[in-house]
Amino acid sequence: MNEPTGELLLEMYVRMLRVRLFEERARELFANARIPGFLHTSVGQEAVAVGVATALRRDDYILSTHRGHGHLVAKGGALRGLMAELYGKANGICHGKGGTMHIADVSVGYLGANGVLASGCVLAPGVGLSIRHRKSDQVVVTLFGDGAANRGPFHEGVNMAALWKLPVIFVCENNRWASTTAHALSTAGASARPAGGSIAARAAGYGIPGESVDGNDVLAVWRAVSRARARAAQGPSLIEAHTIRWVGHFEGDGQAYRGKDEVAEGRRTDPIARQAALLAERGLLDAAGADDMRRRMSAEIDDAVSHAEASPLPEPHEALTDLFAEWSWRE
Ligand SMILES: Cc1ncc(C[n+]2csc(CCOP(=O)(O)OP(=O)(O)O)c2C)c(N)n1
Repeated sequence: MNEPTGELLLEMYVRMLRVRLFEERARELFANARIPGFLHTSVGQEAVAVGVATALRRDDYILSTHRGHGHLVAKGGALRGLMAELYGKANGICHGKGGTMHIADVSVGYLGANGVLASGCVLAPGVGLSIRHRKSDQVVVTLFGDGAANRGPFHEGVNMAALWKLPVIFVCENNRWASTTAHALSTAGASARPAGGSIAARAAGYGIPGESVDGNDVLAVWRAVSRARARAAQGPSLIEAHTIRWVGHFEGDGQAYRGKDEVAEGRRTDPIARQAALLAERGLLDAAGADDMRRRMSAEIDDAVSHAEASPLPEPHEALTDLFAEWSWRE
């Protein structure tokens, strides 16, 4: 496997920063009641989304979760369409009907966020089978949390993908918590870091490769997904990426269930600062360059917010459009 070029290392930094700034802005807008409903963000977990997305081709697929904005931005989703969707506006990618938890953007291979935990694990073998039938060399990555890994669909999906040797990469974002339930108190199996059963070790039970990586290191995630992608024609892989969410499970979560030390640990291992240090060490980015990049990205996000603010709400008579796909069976 080739190591990433300087250009790709820089691209990883740019995408992580875009995810971080987008989500920080979304949190602010939610607090100011501009975004309705419910909001889960992935602040602190950007290296997983970006390590995965940069190891994939644009036409590869991602199945996402309730914490999915980062996955979509990392895969190249347009900020305007995403922001307008969070606002529930008619110009959103799903015309305001998907919202934060059911957004999809097929144009970049993002087959959908999903509010039902681990559902991507059982959708992925179906996508893998479609790839096989079309004789394509695409792959599908399904992302899910450590909590989702303790649901039945995880085992069903891994079993079927392994049995039929489908081009699926299962990526568990282990952020130590399933809402307010600690991974360490809810997960059986050999202990891994941090305390709690290893999800990666479960791969052995299905006879597929399993790997545990530092999910705050974008390069480590990129390498693991690149390896899994390279062998996807032979069957699935399972990757467990250990990371830390810096914010509440949802916006407004008081987080009484955990100490401040964990967030401090997350900030110490900030994947973006880490990548900036690597780029600086290689002479690929200096402080002025980083400032300039941040300014340009903030402007991109300002533009997405203005677009969302100016967009109309869907009309009542549109309530039943776009709900069902045209479907026909062809041999
Ligand atoms: C089938 C199902 N059960 C329960 C829930 C409620 N719920 C939403 S998020 C969540 C915790 C998910 O934890 P994890 O899978 O580790 O992902 P994270 O939130 O940490 O990203 C729960 C229990 C749900 N959405 N779906």
